[in-house]
Formats: sequence, structure tokens, C-alpha cells
Amino acid sequence: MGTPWSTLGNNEELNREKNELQDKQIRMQSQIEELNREKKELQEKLIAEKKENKELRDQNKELRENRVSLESPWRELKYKGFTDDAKSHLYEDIESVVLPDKCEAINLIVMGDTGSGKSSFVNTLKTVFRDNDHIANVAPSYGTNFPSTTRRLHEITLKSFDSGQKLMINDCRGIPKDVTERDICESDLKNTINGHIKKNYEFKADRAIQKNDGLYRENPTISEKMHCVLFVVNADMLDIERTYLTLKNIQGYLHDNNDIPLQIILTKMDKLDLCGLSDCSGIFYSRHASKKMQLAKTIFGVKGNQIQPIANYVDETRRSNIKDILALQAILNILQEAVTYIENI
Ligand SMILES: Nc1nc2c(ncn2[C@@H]2O[C@H](COP(=O)(O)OP(=O)(O)OP(=O)(O)O)[C@@H](O)[C@H]2O)c(=O)[nH]1
Ligand SMILES: [Mg+2]
Repeated sequence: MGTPWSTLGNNEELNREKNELQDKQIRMQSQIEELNREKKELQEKLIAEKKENKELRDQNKELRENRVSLESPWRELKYKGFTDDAKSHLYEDIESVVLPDKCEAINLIVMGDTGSGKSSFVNTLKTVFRDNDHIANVAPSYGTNFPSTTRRLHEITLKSFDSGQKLMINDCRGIPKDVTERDICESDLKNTINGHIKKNYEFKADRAIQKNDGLYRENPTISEKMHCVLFVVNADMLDIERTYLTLKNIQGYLHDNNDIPLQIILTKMDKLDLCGLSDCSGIFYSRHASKKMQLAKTIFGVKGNQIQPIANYVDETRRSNIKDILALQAILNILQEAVTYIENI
């Protein structure tokens, strides 16, 4: 006996409904999956926003904290206040440093990242050793958008002493970002420290100096070597996450070479929050400046008195006692370090 037509019809109906239900289930399943994906994305977005909010709150808190002056200064200057008197005393102190007979010149060298303010520091020092009110521009400085403004070893006389001896400073190429170029630069910088490179040598990107180069000095005398190395670091960009590898390698090299003295020149201090004042008169009461000093100490493992805070002359037309005094105090310390080193080698 065959299946009655009515039952067949019912089965088909049931199968269709079943299929429809299954399709609906699949659609709902994919909708659920889509909703879950959206939910996950929203959750992640929320977490990221919360993190960003926290960072902004922390930054805000730090900005507010930075603005509150310290109760006592983080450094006491030898002569209090940014006065004409303090400045005259510093000039007298520099003049009365007794230079060792065995050296015709005290040689300093600046090194550091491109755009850190090396040439500007050289200009600032040249300015404070001038008799007139002009801002010096002996070392070209243009800005941070060039690979390195300074390409050659540029030797500048800062001061001639009554004894005939000179205080010299050498400006040089900024440390490049490219790893290979950086190694080449590091080798050239070490050779400059040890007096093997003569002035006007052009630092090259693809090759360190060779012994057969016309500007290679085979047997440098003590008067041709460097007596204090100045790492110029931008205070505004000081970053604990960065390795400062080349500078650290050079620091090791200084240690291995009779402990040639090292000083950190913290430039662009004027860009920090200096107690809400527009000039640098609040620098030693500034929490922000103090934090940067601590950071420099940690990064380079040096003592506080090896770090010199500086606000370079940039596009001013007039001298300022504050900038002069910061630079004079720095050069006095540097000169004393260099002299002690020469006396002991
Ligand atoms: N506000 C401020 N700007 C500075 C200071 N020092 C340097 N600058 C500016 O930073 C930029 C780079 O300064 P340079 O002196 O050319 O830097 P550099 O280290 O010689 O750079 P390279 O020769 O390229 O390696 C210039 O625009 C300067 O005006 C400072 O103390 N304060
Ligand atoms: Mg330069």
C-alpha cells in the first residue's frame, strides 16, 4: 500500500520548515559571532581609551606637579643670583685657573645626537668669552631637519690665557641614526678624542678615517689630544627608554683611556617648565629641571656635578646674565676637570 498523499505533503512541509529553521539558526549564529566580534572590538577600544585617559591624567598631573616650585634649589651656584657681580666673579675664577705647563692647549670636544645643540653650545661659550655684547655665530647651527649640520671637525679658540696657552673647543658631526653610519662615526669620534684626527677633517657616512688619510695624525702630542669630552644632550627629549649606545660606548672608551673626564651638557633647559616663568631665572627651583637632572644621572651613571644645565643663545640679539652665568659656571667646572686630568697623566 502506498503512502497517502496527505502524509507526503506534511513531510515536505516539515522538511522545509526544518531547513528554514536551520538556515535561521545559521544566520543567528553568524549574527551572534558578528556581535561578539563587535563587543570584543568595543571592549578593546574601551581599554585603549581608558589607558589613553590615564596617560593624559598622568601627564596632566605631572604638568601640574612640575609647575610647583621646589622649596630649596636643586643646585647651589658658587655665587648667588644671576647678577653682574656673580658674572664678574666667575670670569675672575676662570682667569685664575692655573694651567699645566706641559700643555699648550686645553682641548674640549662636544659630541651627541644631531640637533642636540652642540654648535649652539660652542656659540654660547664663544659669546661669553667675547668682550662685546654680540652673540657669536662661529659654529653653524641651522635646525634639526638636516642629517647633521656640522660635517667637519671644527676647531674654535674660546680663550687665550696670559700664559699664551689656549682653551679650544672642537665641534663635530652629530651621531647619525643609521646603525652602520653610527659605527663609522663612533670610530672617528674615538680617533678624534685621541688626537689622531686633524682639524677640518670631513666625517664621512661610508668610511672612517684611514691611516693614509692626509688629515690622520700618527703620533699626537698631549697638546693635540682631548682633555674633556662633553656629551651634549637635549633635556627636553631625554628618554629613559633610549640606549644612547654610541655615547655609552664612548663613555667606556674614556674610562679605558686614563679616565678622560666626561661632562654632560644638558641643553634646551629653557624649553622645560621653569616655575611658570618665561626666562630661566627659576631653573634651580624647577621640579621639571630637577627631574631631568636625575634622569641624566640615571641614564649616564654620572654624578650631579658632571651635569651642566644650559640654555643656549639661539636667536637672541642681546646677552642675558642668566644664560651667561649658566655657561660660565659650566665652563669653569669643565676647565677645572680638564686641568686636573692633565696634571695627573
Ligand atoms: N630653545 C633652545 N633651542 C636650542 C638650544 N640649543 C640648540 N637649540 C636649537 O636646536 C637646533 C639644533 O641646534 P644645533 O646647535 O645646530 O645642533 P647640533 O647638535 O650642532 O646639530 P648637528 O650639527 O646637526 O649635529 C637649532 O634650531 C637651535 O636653535 C637651547 O638651549 N634652547
Ligand atoms: Mg652642529
